[in-house]
Amino acid sequence: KISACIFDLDGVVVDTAKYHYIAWRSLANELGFDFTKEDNERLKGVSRMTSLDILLEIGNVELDEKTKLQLAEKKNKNYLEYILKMTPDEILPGVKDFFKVLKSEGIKIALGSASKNAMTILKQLQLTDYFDAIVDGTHVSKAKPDPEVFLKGAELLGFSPAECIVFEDAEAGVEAALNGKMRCVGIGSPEVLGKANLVVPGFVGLTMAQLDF
Ligand code: G16
Ligand code: MG
Repeated sequence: KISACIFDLDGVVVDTAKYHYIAWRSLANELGFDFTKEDNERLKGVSRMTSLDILLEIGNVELDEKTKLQLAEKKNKNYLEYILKMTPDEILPGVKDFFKVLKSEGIKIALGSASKNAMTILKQLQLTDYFDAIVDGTHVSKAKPDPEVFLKGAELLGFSPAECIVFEDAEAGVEAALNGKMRCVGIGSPEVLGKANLVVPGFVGLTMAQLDF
């Protein structure tokens, strides 16, 4: 039985990875090295400071904590410029219709995102009101694959992990769901998300019957 669906944000509801990429690449270039689209894959689902650590490792750059915090802040300012221009047109195909189906079935909807900008993004997309509970990067201390973000979502809704299904696009996120004893639908490619109970390319055409696993 499904009582709640918990959604990751970046890569599931909206493709913010492209804006993260522009902002991280611009920071890398300033520091004197290149940052490829492939490199950017490693940052998906990972927290802001860990993302910076991975970026610096790629560029072979070592910095003190204070400088790192300043650079993360700088990247985020740049990223926010893109985020604040987003419109509801950028909601990924099928997401809104799927939310409507869940509502009509009485299934609760929660957000489980690593992003500290999640509230701003949901507002830009005019999706805030669809969510019965929101857990984001400002509420958790342990990053995915730790299940904290999803367990908090389930708890806020008042359901056990076994009553929830998580939707994730990142391997660390799929692992987080499974670590929390939740079922998981991977959004993306089976090669990356193979551990999920079901992997689909997106929400278009996804039916409730498919979630019966
Ligand atoms: C997202 C992205 C990550 C990003 C993280 C933190 O997580 O996938 O690439 O580094 O949020 O974002 P911010 O800098 O906005 O706090 P999720 O969990 O929504 O996929
Ligand atoms: Mg994601």
